[in-house]
Amino acid sequence: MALISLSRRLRRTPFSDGVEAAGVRGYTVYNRMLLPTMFRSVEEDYRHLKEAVQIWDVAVERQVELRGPDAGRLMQMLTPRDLRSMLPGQCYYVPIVDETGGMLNDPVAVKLAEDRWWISIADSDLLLWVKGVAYGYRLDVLVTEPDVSPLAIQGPKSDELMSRVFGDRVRDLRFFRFGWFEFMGRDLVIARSGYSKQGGFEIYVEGSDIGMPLWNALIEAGKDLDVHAGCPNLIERIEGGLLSYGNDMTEDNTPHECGLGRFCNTNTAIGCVGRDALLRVAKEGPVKQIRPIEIHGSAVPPCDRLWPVMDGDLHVGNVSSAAWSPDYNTNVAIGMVRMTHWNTGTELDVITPNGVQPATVYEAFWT
Ligand code: THG
Repeated sequence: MALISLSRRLRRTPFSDGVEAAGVRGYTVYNRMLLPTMFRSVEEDYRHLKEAVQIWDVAVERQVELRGPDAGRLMQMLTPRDLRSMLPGQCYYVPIVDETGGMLNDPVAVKLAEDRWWISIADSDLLLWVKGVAYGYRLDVLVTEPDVSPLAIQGPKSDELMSRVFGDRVRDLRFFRFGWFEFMGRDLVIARSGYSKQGGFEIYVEGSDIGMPLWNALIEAGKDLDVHAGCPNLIERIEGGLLSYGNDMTEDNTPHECGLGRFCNTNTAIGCVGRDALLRVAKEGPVKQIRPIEIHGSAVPPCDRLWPVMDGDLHVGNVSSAAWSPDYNTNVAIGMVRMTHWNTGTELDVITPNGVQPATVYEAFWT
């Protein structure tokens, strides 16, 4: 195994010292920043995530800040989700599309105030698109990447850990809502959200200088809770059907193909630059869509290229993410499947690096 060479282009995070001290064993690159992928092993991390509580350096979830009188108008131009009823204090999972209806990102939008939003982005250079739209339409809005780095607390004991550091009031947060909580004299946004199905919070750490003090305070407060550094877990996120931009979908896919039609209100999302294109595809419906796929047989290696999904000699889809699941005792996977073959129970083959492995298509994910 080769190493990733570090340089200034590959950004560290405010928590990198803590991640290294915790014995990180693997990284990926995400938004030109380091994202841990493994601490003890992916399977040990998975078990621990489901039983205890973990602290995740997800600073790679960079924020695109919109500030000014046109911030709300610009936000609605970016997404086919209708934002008119969204209130400050809410977070929305929002597909971001270009003028063809192609997915540019699948971030969490955080509405701080009528004239101030954060877009908590997945792995693509969304800042450039947003600045381009704002400039092209001469909008009265500032578009920046602020010094804000999310730290996620995930797992069944996250309420207990968080209440020890921020007080019992964090327990009252509802899913995808946020509140303001004090740490070292700073007011921080904390939301009940995160890239796992085990429950938890995301702390939007504003000011890199308090990154390590907060990390250390959480580790210290959670000693008896078996707290450990963790990271988005490949197995757990596939079981839960959490999509990974750049892996499970790209700019070549519409939100409907990604199964994100439930986050689109294309009829009423007036101003969305992809609205006309999406109105056309939404009427017809997609001809392929993301599905959970069980891959039978031996454990598969990491999916670092598309694996063809076959009906005999017919190529009917591709697997984009896959992992061996200890809890389901099978390989869990995410793939895009043609409509002729996407019904629950359809039996197909996947060409994995192991060879041809039988597979079953499902409609609902494992959790
Ligand atoms: N949190 C924050 N920013 C992020 C992510 C995150 N940016 C990058 C990446 N993750 C963006 N992608 C996702 C994908 C899924 C979810 C959030 C961001 C998610 N989905 C839930 C689900 O599908 O069950 C809930 C969606 C809903 O019901 O609204 O949470 O994780 N800050």
